[in-house]
Amino acid sequence: MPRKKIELENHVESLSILDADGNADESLVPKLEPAEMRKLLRGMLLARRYDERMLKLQRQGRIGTYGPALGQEAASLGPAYVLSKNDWMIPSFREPAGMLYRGWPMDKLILWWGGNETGSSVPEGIRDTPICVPVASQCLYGAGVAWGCKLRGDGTVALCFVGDGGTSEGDFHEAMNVAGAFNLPLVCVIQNNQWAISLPRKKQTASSTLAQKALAYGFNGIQVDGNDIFAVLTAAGEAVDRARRGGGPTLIEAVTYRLGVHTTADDPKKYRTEDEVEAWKCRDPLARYYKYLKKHGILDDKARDMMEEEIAEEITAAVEKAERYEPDVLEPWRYCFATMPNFLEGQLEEFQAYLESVSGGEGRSNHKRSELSENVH
Ligand SMILES: Cc1ncc(C[n+]2csc(CCOP(=O)(O)OP(=O)(O)O)c2C)c(N)n1
Ligand SMILES: [Mg+2]
Repeated sequence: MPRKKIELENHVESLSILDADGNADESLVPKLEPAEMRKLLRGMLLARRYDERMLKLQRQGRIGTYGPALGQEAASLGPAYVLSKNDWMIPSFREPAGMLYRGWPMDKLILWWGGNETGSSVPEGIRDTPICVPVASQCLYGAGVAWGCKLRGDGTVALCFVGDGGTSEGDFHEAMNVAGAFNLPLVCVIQNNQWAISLPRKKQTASSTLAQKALAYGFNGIQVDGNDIFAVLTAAGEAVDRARRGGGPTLIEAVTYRLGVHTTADDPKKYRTEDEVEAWKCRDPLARYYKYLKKHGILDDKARDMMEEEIAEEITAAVEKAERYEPDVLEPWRYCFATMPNFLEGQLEEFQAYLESVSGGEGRSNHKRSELSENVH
């Protein structure tokens, strides 16, 4: 039995098109009309301003918690942008840019962070799953949905997002294995934002890239500058096309940075330096893209100011709408299953009987959610 080398396809590509000063390799810039280029900026700007407002709302006690996606707008918007309406998206909780672009009403996202289950009900016409916190579970849903796409044979694809920390979970590996073995139309985007709460990327894996994990599962992996909207669009566009043509899954590692807190319960000063954050601020995806648009006469300061005004109004209207929402204590039963399983129906009946009993026969509407939540968990 000789000892010999097994030749593997042992490389992953790395892609960067637009640098931090707004200069691009024009031969690689995706062919987009100026209106589309402006739309991309608007999508990122909307997510950025939404993020900032959400942090303020949380600090004012108007929503429970928030996990900002500051700095990750390009990595979220780019993959969502290349999907068609009939494709499927499985977000984590740092995808406001992608979700807003896909048509999720902003007030729904605000309500989700306010603890209202209605935030998890998928609006008519949107083929996405709701905001999803369990780390790496998105990969399992992604593989399952992609399998469904394949069985239906309708040419649709699934896109899921996971964090760098999520790649250490068994869920990620099981999902990637299935995606490869079944040649599923799945695009998995790793938002490598360098941190999983306080654990740095280098402690997640001994691999030099996260993209190379794809090789073990027998499909394509690519590492992109996740703060470069052109690179993200290009890699995601190629991956979606390949999946649609039956070419199987792709793993995209979007190298980016979480500029803000992990969530509003976190203080990142305890585990990372200001210098590190400042260095990444210079690579801001929005700033560099705006520089590019300005240099090419696609957008100027005046047009951007108008965009800012419109966005501010849109966000204010969404906050007002969310705050007018009358919470419904039966919401947790409503949105999980198309047909409610028996065990849940039993729980619902029990809960309704409880509501009747505490309302003294006057109906549950006399009781506020806060009163009930002390007793019901
Ligand atoms: C299965 C599971 N374990 C733990 C948590 C708590 N948790 C929430 S986010 C997070 C870190 C995730 O890091 P990463 O995957 O890099 O995503 P990021 O938060 O950086 O976007 C952890 C441990 C969780 N939500 N789900
Ligand atoms: Mg992370």
